[in-house]
Amino acid sequence: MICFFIFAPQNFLYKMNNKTAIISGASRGIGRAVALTLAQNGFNVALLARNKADLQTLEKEIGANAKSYALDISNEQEVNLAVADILHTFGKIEVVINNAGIGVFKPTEELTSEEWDNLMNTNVKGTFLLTKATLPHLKNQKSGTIIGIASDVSKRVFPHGSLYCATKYAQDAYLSAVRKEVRKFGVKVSLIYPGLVDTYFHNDMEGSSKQSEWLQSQDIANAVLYVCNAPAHVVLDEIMIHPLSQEY
Ligand code: NJP
Repeated sequence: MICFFIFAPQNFLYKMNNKTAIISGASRGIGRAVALTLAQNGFNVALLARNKADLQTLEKEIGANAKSYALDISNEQEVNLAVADILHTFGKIEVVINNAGIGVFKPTEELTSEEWDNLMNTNVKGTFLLTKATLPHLKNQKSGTIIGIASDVSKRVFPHGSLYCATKYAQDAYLSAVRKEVRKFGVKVSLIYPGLVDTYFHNDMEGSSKQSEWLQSQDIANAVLYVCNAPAHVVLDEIMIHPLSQEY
């Protein structure tokens, strides 16, 4: 038996866990916390982001049940290749977490068309591409959960947030419509709307005193785990989460 484990192919070790989650934007912040939490709770985790070094550090930290993919979430070919490899490696996908996202905050006349394209491509097109690539598999197996890490500004707007809010409204509308499309195939779609979270997303560094009363990435990871643990007949459509200190 011991010899069997020594000579077993690596993907046998992956398949010791029977649930697999794909997490976009896993290199830091919320995505990283989600990946660690799901791995600690028996998931294989496929880690997607652009920063290869950060992904490899996380992959090492998690161990044999993680595999990382350095890619741009707005690149269709890269996303499709990664999803094909994830299916080949893990055999199955249960949870797809659309978390990769960026923000730019300034008066609209100062926004550039490059910033417009970059935010739309990452926050909206990236969600579409990963959902489109994984959905045939989830529909075929008649189970699975797609989660969107949206924002409280998917539901409200603020000055200098025109572009970011537009992307988060679009991501929310897209996944909410997909929810209605796929429920008859046994596939769930859940949206999580965080308020302020202490991550690299903001200008101040993670852990800065200004952000000490904000949500922690772990708070969002706990919500993701709660969604993943819902009984088969329950879909958690929407979860809005704020720090007690935030006025909104
Ligand atoms: O931000 P951050 P969060 N292709 O900057 C990745 C939403 N949210 O964790 O590519 C692939 O620490 C990037 O990796 P890398 C927010 O809208 C947040 O706070 O290596 N990946 C990194 O892993 C976003 O949707 C707050 O640079 C790309 C990750 O995305 C989600 O939460 C409030 C990529 C970003 O990590 C996670 O953000 C709220 C690309 N093209 C909603 N571009 C908040 N923090 O307060 C970026 O309401 N990434």
